[in-house]
Amino acid sequence: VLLQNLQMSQSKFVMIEKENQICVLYGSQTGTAQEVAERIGRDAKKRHFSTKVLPLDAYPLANLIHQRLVVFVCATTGNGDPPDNMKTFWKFILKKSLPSNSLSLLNYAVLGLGDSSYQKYNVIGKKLFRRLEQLGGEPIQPVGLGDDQHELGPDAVIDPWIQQLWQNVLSLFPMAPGQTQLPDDYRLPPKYELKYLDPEESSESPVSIPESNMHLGEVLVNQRVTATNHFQDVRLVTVDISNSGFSYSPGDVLMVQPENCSESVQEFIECLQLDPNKLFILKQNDPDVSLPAELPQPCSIYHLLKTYLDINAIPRRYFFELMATFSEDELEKEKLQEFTTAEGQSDRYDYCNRVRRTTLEVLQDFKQTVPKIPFEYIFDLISPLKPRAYSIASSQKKSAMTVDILVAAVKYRTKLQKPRLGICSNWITSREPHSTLPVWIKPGSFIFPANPDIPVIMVGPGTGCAPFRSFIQERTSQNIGESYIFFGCRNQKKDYFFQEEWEKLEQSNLLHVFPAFSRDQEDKVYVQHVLLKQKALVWKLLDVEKAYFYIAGNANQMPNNVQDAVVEIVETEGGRSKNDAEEYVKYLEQTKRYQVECWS
Ligand code: 2AM
Repeated sequence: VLLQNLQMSQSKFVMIEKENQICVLYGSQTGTAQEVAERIGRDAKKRHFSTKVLPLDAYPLANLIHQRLVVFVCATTGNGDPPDNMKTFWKFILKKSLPSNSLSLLNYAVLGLGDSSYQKYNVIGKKLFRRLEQLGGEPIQPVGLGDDQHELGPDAVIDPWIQQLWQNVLSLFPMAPGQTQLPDDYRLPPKYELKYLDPEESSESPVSIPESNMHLGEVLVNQRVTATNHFQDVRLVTVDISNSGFSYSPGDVLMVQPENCSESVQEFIECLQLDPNKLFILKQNDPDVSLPAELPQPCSIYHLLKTYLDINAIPRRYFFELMATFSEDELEKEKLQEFTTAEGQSDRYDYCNRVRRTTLEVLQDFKQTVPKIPFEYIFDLISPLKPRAYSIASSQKKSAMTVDILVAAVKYRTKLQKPRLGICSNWITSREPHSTLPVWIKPGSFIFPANPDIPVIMVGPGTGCAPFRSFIQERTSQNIGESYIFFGCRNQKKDYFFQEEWEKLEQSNLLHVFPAFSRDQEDKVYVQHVLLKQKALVWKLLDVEKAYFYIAGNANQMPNNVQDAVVEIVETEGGRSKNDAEEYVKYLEQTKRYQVECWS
């Protein structure tokens, strides 16, 4: 009894202590949900809540049963899947074995972010909302459904939803007597405290703490696989993973932590008039925000800009909010403030997003404000560089100690004078043999059949063929299986990356290659056209031999166009109505025999 009493009083104590604590947990693929979550976190601080903002998979799930107040902000990806940084949480929360009253202490709100032009619009937010209620949670308000397609932008739904949230939260958890809400434009203290080191203190060389599972892999090969007169520079990059302990299977992805290019770092240093060699140490300034583990202590300004801050990202709305608080120049301040208002959003979109203007370029536009930025706020203004995922294009069955990836150097023009460059792809393609890449491995979404009796049909135009090269190597190096690849490119002579390799493998009869060259003749020939040409074969493989079917590549129209072709094949070859053919493909999808992985 004593023990029970003690436990009860302890749990009461915990509850009381957590009364004014709020957790904002997010699942974010492109960063939008994270941005919204951080905004809700700042709002919470201005209302004197102790606040944690975390990606769902970084949150210790067992704690959820003690939480009184959690706001979930969850994006839905194109396929209707949860974002990568909430996948573990998602599996857990859907478990049937969870008791139905396990979240009875929880008050929650769910804001979904999605795109209504996709079939599976906002399914993650909607499902999560229902699931939390099933588990005994108490919703604070209806699920919010942010829509990228909304004519006034997603904020048109998000803003009023958040306003409503605070009304409801404060009626459940009012501020303490005497506390008042800080004004919207109140500038919160910086995330971290920054202390410069005196030169005599800085004799020690900085030690960096690498990501726990990160490996500095040597670049063994960096070979252009498109003709020099082709518009696009695509590289086959081979990275050494000996001594890393990594093992991988077809379908897995290589994560690469990029650096900024030296020119932009130099420009940034000039723009902010920084001393690149100056060393600093960071200290926690908020008990709920831990220090970035990736940065060495002490760290040089140069290292910070080269490896950590995403100085070429398009600035977020909050960037302008914060900049406005520093500005003392009337014109610049007015412009910055305008970009933060509801009415100013389409102007901000035109100025930044439409033309892909970088943070560095924006800073160069606000010359009077830049000298007023206290440097420790740089961590609040600019997000960290994010790792990028590349489908692995090799098999460990063939080469145990290396990983291949296929990287297209992203370069395009907008109305701005300078061409836009993809940060990670251009950094990788600039890496000479013997230099290193910080890499680690993650599972991708593809699951390939282990049984070699099952034929596999793979549709991968352009760099979409990368995961399929991995699976082809996996099978052919063991002399097993029957694989069919439909590959698409512009010209046989310019961007048919693996022509020689695959034609050789075809002689073994284990691989069958069906190329589509879109620009070698007047009419476009795409992978879906070649699929339709092979419809009898495709139908036989699907229906009789129970083949698995895969699509990978750049999003846009390709996956839908290919799906239409498959439906047509089922219709004409299988003698089914359109409706039944669609059901057939849906069934393949449900049984994992039809899988799609796309990127933009
Ligand atoms: P295009 O650039 O000539 O239009 C790899 O990018 C290949 O995919 C190219 O040959 C490209 O053709 C082609 N492609 C572009 N859009 C496509 C679509 N909707 N479906 C299939 N292939 C497409």
